[in-house]
Amino acid sequence: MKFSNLLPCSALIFSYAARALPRGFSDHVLRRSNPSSRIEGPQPQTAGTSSNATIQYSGNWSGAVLVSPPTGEIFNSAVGTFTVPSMPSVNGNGAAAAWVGIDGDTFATAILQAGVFFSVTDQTVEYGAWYAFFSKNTYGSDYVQVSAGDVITVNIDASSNSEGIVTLTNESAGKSFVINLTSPTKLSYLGGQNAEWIIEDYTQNGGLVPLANWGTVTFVNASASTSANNTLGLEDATIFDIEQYNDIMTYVTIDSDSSVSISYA
Ligand SMILES: *[C@@H]1O[C@H](CO)[C@@H](O)[C@H](O)[C@H]1NC(C)=O
Ligand SMILES: *[C@@H]1O[C@H](CO)[C@@H](O)[C@H](O)[C@H]1NC(C)=O
Ligand SMILES: *[C@@H]1O[C@H](CO)[C@@H](O)[C@H](O)[C@H]1NC(C)=O
Ligand SMILES: *[C@@H]1O[C@H](CO)[C@@H](O)[C@H](O)[C@H]1NC(C)=O
Ligand SMILES: *[C@@H]1O[C@H](CO)[C@@H](O)[C@H](O)[C@H]1NC(C)=O
Ligand SMILES: CC(=O)N[C@H]1CO[C@H](CO)[C@@H](O)[C@@H]1O
Repeated sequence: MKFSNLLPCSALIFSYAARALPRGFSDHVLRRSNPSSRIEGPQPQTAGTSSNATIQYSGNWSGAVLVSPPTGEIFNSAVGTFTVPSMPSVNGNGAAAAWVGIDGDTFATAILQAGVFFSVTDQTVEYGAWYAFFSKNTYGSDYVQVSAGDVITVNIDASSNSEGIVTLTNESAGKSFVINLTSPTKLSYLGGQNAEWIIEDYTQNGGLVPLANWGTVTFVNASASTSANNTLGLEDATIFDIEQYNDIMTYVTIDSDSSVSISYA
């Protein structure tokens, strides 16, 4: 699918890149997006953390996850703002993606998500915005161009279990890219059971990309809304840290009810 076929006119405020996503990214970032290895329950806090958040360890996800909505409600939107990190080109190859989404954790059959990936290959740094309504491999394979230092707000709105509106706003320019997405199959209808703010070690060509050192990315103004019009912050979110080969690769702190910082450790 060509990116240009997907774009509403409002998208022209972003500059387009006709480049394809890094090979394998579009096919796999979602499918392999579910966190694995769950070690649940309150964990001893490292000095410096202020909350008593539950921590889970995942091979792929770091950040904050609201793992269930209030009883009788579903999540129908999630929002967060972050600054695209400046990636040093000289520290070797690596990549990661920062995104906001609904579902994909305990509700594993679907996910509506959007964000920015950053990758370093042979000292070439690439950034790209992307969005997806997951099941199988079906979603756009092109992206909007972004640069280090851009302040990007991601809005994920599920207007129904099969329809979503993704809005990526360049706060520096005050301009938005909006796209309506529909569930690719009935098997990928949303459940509205999870909302999350994540940096992911995504899968490419069948394996996890080497994790890039992005420094620290902080999602601010982060919240999720429910079918009963409740707005939930991150206070009760579960922290996810990436753990690979017994190494904990990230350091995540819930800084306030609307902010989570995710550091490469
Ligand atoms: C964390 O838990 C301890 C012990 O229950 C409590 O004293 C403290 O106030 C809690 N901290 C926060 C930030 O909730
Ligand atoms: C965001 O806005 C800033 C300021 O106008 C601009 O320099 C940058 O290129 C924009 N980024 C995108 C992705 O449009
Ligand atoms: C996107 O969805 C919204 C809400 O359902 C609707 O108002 C709007 O017309 C749709 N836009 C397009 C381009 O289909
Ligand atoms: C967060 O929200 C506040 C209040 O709406 C706004 O003033 C501020 O600019 C936002 N921060 C960012 C980084 O967008
Ligand atoms: C939520 O807010 C919208 C828009 O204000 C309104 O149309 C809807 O009825 C509200 N839903 C509930 C459950 O209060
Ligand atoms: C290293 C690691 O844990 N990778 C996992 C990423 O997530 C997928 C899907 O849950 C798993 O299959 C991988 O093992």
